[in-house]
Amino acid sequence: MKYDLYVVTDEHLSHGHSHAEIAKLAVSGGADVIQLRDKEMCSADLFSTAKQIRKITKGKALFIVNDRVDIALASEADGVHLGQDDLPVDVVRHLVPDDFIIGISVGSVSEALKGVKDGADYVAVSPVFSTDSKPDAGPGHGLESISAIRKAVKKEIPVIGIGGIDTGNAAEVIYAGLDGVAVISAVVSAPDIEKATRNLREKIRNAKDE
Ligand code: TZP
Ligand code: MG
Repeated sequence: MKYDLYVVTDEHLSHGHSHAEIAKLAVSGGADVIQLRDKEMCSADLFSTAKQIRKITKGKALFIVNDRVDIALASEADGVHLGQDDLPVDVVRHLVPDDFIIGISVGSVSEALKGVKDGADYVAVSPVFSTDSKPDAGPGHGLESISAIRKAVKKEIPVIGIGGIDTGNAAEVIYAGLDGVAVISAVVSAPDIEKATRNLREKIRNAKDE
């Protein structure tokens, strides 16, 4: 499975687009993964949004739900994304089918190795650079740290970066060894989400081909 460009939805950072609209435009622009992320929606609305995004992404992109394994399973998403403050990876691994994807956010080699040992299928290093999109994300880890995490984790596990990544620095993240980039604002806050997705995907592809 490909994690080159992973787009995380955010209605507040978009110019009036719903999660489903963001997903549709990002899929048209060639996003490989769509993550539904909303910390405020009630479960009923999140479920109904997840079902819409499941339809939009089916056969075109992976669909991951942030935080909520219940919503991910109920909407037949491909997986769930967990942070260090969410349900533990090993607990979720026992709740879901074997082919259900679990992603884990990490900020160090030890968190990455633990996540993978506990059953994570991909690792997101967070944040790579500082970002205003997640106020509690903390300072960026920088390119050296992300390289160290990539080197420590076995090759079969994709390692992606998130936080402050855009068309101006995405290539550096790939040169540092990561398998893909995850973004909110670079795509979601762009005036043309589809075009921004396509441009970013092109940067990532070109960096991988070099
Ligand atoms: N997790 C770590 S940083 C971040 C999340 C959800 C926000 C990424 O947003 P942006 O706009 O791509 O920096
Ligand atoms: Mg979380």
